[in-house]
Amino acid sequence: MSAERAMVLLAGKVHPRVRERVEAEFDAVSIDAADAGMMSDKARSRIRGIASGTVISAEFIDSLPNLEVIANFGVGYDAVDVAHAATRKVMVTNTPDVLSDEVADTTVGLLLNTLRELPKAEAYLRAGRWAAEGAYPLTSLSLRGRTIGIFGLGRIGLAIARRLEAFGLPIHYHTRTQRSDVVYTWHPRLIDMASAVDTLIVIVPGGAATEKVVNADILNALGPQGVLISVGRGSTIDEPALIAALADRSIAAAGLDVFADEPNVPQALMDLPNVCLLPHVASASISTRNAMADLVVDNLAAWLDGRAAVTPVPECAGLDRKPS
Ligand code: A2R
Repeated sequence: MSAERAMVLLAGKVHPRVRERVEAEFDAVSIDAADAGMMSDKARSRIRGIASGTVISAEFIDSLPNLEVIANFGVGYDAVDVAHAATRKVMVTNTPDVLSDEVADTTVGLLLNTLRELPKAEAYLRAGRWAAEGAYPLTSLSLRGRTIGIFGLGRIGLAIARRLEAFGLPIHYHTRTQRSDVVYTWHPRLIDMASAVDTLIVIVPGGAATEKVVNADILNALGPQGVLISVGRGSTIDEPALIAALADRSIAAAGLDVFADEPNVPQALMDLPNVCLLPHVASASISTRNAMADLVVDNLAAWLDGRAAVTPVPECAGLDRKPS
């Protein structure tokens, strides 16, 4: 008789490839939200891994006595209570690197769309206005002559910097620790970088340390030619302050792929003419999402098989395995 397969919980919205592979390689159970009340005691006690696309709270972790690993879909894992998982010797993994180039490509596209109004120009053509009214108005903003400030120069931030360097633009960055492998101008304080640049690209993780740090002061420092591009987490931006700054032209424009309360986007933001809005699609190509899905399942398989996790989050690197 073959050994009992590990049981893995598919929690929340799960990518189809994650579902397909988990169902093929493990015993799978699905719930819509990570709510212990949705499962029997027996099911909860069998679960050793979670493929996660939702909030995983400390309480939920505690409701699964034999949980060993939470594999988060995405590089950002602010939805998982990692500190609590680590104290319970539960490994948490994410999906870094495989999405960096895709997100960086999309960021450059969003920046150009915001400055040069390309989505609006296309809508103008499609509405027959080119033929009826003549050329689309010249854009007041351009990428030419801009100075880029990247808030967060990690894997994705660096991929964005490399691209914009090739566009011939000076690059500044703000992180807590200066990098020794780049020549870009480092600012230990975000406010000082915002004063020194006119284009602020936000690509830091979410969570308490970055909550609403892009506030009215930062936007004022960016100035009336300023453009904000947000591709990390919506929680990093003080959205009401951004709406006010766009409305009174304290800054010129913004391009946003992430929002505070997704998928709900404030009507006040949608009503503004100087924003370019995307529905959190930075990594959303079939190939990149498949690579992320494979990494989720590879992490589950490795840890549940007694091997090292492929991509543990930093808080869980070197984590001792739960005694069996
Ligand atoms: O601060 P450092 O030296 O740890 O640099 C990291 C920076 N960072 C921060 N900078 C300033 N203040 C903070 N409180 C802060 N927290 C983090 O963000 C580093 O340069 C960057 C994060 O880089 P990685 O960990 O390599 O993340 P990756 O793959 O670039 O993805 C960034 C985020 C994800 O967490 C998702 O939220 C989103 O992009 O997709």
